[in-house]
Amino acid sequence: MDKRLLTIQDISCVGQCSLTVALPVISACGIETAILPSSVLSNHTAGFSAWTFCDLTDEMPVILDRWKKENIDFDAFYTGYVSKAQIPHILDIMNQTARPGALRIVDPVMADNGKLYAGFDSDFPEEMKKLVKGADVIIPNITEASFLIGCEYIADGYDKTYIENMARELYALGAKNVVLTGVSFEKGKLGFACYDGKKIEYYFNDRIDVSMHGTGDAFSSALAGALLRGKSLYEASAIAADFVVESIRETIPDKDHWYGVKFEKALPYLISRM
Ligand code: PXL
Repeated sequence: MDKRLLTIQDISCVGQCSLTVALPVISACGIETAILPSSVLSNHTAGFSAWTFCDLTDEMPVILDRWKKENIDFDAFYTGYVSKAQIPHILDIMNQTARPGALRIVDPVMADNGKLYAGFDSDFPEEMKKLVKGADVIIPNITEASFLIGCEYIADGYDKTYIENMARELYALGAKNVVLTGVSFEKGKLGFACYDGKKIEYYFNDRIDVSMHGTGDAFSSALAGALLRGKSLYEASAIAADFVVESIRETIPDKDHWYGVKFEKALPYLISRM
């Protein structure tokens, strides 16, 4: 039977992140994608001077109630940018609409470059641990990982012990698999570490020396799509990493395009990897 995924994250109307990435990317992977918008913003919060914000927390239990009456259920959940108050509702939704064996993919979106995003309090990571516990896959960057386990954030110059302890401690929070993104042991290489509680595997691409918004969402969305298409977690993560590289390459020529990546142009590449 074809699989149906529910993704829960914000709609940033402009900015190539969250749902405006997840919906096209996972759909391009050939997976039916249902959405639950956690909020609607005029634009994302990273680099624009301001934004509007419409919170949709109150809709969550109302929509769940309706879905239950329609017997709507899902093979997978993929969560992204959500608020603290939404986490108990999201757990309810997962618990009450999961098909047997449904996958829980949690991107603990909250921080990057050592700092929490605008609008996230210092107690958010503690609440996010409730989603991490019981997740099949979590996809933190190193900043998010350090907030979740309460360790020092090291921007670069760390060693394998730092990353492997981080992966083990994240696993100990109750996630069955950890995909740690933004890992780099040498200047010219950037990739991820994948840990299943037994072994750590790494994957690296040549580093493109630019920093672009929305790459985390493109990565997690492609990973979710590829995983649901039956790829192993390592292979799905490698496809996702290569897709991000392609998206960045497509963006570089347009020097004015500062707010996101042109993932749309890399969709044919992603489809070719399915
Ligand atoms: O890409 C993560 C993200 C999602 N949604 C909103 C954001 C960000 C990152 O800043 O601001 C609204």
